[in-house]
Amino acid sequence: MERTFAIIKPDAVAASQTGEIIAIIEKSGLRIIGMKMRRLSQLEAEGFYAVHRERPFFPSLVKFMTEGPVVVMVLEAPGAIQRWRETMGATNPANAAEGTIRKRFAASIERNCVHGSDAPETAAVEIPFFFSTAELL
Ligand code: FUP
Repeated sequence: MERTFAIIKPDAVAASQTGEIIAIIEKSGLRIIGMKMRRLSQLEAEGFYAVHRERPFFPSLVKFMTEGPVVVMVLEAPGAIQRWRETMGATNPANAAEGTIRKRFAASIERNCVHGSDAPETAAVEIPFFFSTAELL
């Protein structure tokens, strides 16, 4: 069994796509074992995306991620990391496969609706960034 970390980003929450995205998650065989709605502070968004600190898009990405509430989740399944990445589609919706969340809902590479951990080491950092052990069911 594997766990991954997911975010429904401010664009999708604002567009009332939260329910549809949760339905897609559940239908794809990923079990939601933790979920909450949060408004990220600037410090939290900067910390979460610290690996991208030096990239030109960083300030804009932080502004976007703090513009409204997000839904943070922990998903569990065999191969959860890969399964959630495939369900989301490519980072840039222009390259995302037909039927993926980003193809259906995302406006741009920045406003791309959802986040998912890209590797076990990333999930191991991202999950405790938002959830304590006692919050995972
Ligand atoms: P992903 O793992 O799919 O979230 O993609 P990355 O880790 O490469 O990028 C993290 C976030 O940075 C993306 F979700 C959106 C943002 N980003 C941009 O805004 N512009 C870029 O050119 C690349 C990424």
